[in-house]
Amino acid sequence: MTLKQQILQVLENNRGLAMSGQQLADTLNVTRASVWKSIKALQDEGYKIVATTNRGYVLEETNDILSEQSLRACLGEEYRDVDIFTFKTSPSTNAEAMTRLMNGGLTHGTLIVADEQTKGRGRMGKSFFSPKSGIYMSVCLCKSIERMQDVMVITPAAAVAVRSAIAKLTGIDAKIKWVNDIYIDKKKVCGILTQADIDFESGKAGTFIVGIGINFVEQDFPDEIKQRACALFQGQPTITRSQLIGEIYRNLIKLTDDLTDRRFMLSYKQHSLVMNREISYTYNGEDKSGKVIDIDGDGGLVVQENGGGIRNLTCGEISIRSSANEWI
Ligand code: BT5
Repeated sequence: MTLKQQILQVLENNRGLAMSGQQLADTLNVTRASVWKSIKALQDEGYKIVATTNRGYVLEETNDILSEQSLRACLGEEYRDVDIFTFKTSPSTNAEAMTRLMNGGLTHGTLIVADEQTKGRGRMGKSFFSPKSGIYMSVCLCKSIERMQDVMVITPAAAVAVRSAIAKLTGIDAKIKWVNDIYIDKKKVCGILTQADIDFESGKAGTFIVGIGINFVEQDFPDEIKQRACALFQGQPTITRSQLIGEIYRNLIKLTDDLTDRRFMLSYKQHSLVMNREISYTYNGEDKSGKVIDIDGDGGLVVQENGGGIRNLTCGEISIRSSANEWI
């Protein structure tokens, strides 16, 4: 780590608190002049570091630049050894993770974060609008999971991880739209894309990349999604992105540690946007509709099909009929 990064780490670990130049110099065993030089360089990069006479340097609470240091401070001691990579811009953090995996350099728990994506991906070749100042993160789970049912609940686990982190840090009661979206009221605030690396010899997956995209602050959404997308904050955010990423990360690693423990599915169901709602969907190329009567322990939707029997949906796209009779 360079001196500048070390100073940033100390300031991030002590956000909002004053650290004197002497204190920093002593801790890092350097001169006060070199501390000042690094602080100046950080300020030039946009860090809100206020220098107060007699007290020292304070990294302001509202400073929201994503960095390895801000993320480490928010992940906490338990995850001090995980690999973290941050980018001002990246085509896609999931693609970045895949490239690292192919090059043999991916370890369990690796966190990849970007401030902006130029080729953000959704499911089935769709794109995810990823302008500056959003949250675009990929968490790499390098673990072999024997049962397909357990693989299928990684995305629901991620949805619960995001929903509870948002609720805990902002008080917003977001809902989960089966299977991979988080909604506030009738608008999408977050999408999740889980990708697996399959070993063709064994047919098994050993690495899962969980990609999470969150509209953090109000954006000028493109026309196609303007009516259906929203951001977590309309005005000044009350938390930093690193805080939210840290909370999501810890939740996700814990929930996916043992996927046979399905207690999180209770939370998934409890905060679901689709339970007991009329939905429409396509099944084997046919348009269908029905009412969701349950979500099973493996994340499948149990639907009472109109004019038919009970249908179990394990994947696909659904639309929900809202109380105002619109489709979400
Ligand atoms: C998703 O797919 O929503 C998964 C999004 C995953 C994004 C993360 S960001 C980090 C990681 N790196 C990546 O490249 N991807 C992951 P899906 O359910 O298929 O939804 C895609 C659809 O959502 C699009 O066709 C649009 O209709 C809509 N959409 C696109 N961008 C959006 C946004 N920013 N907010 C709300 N809706 C959006």
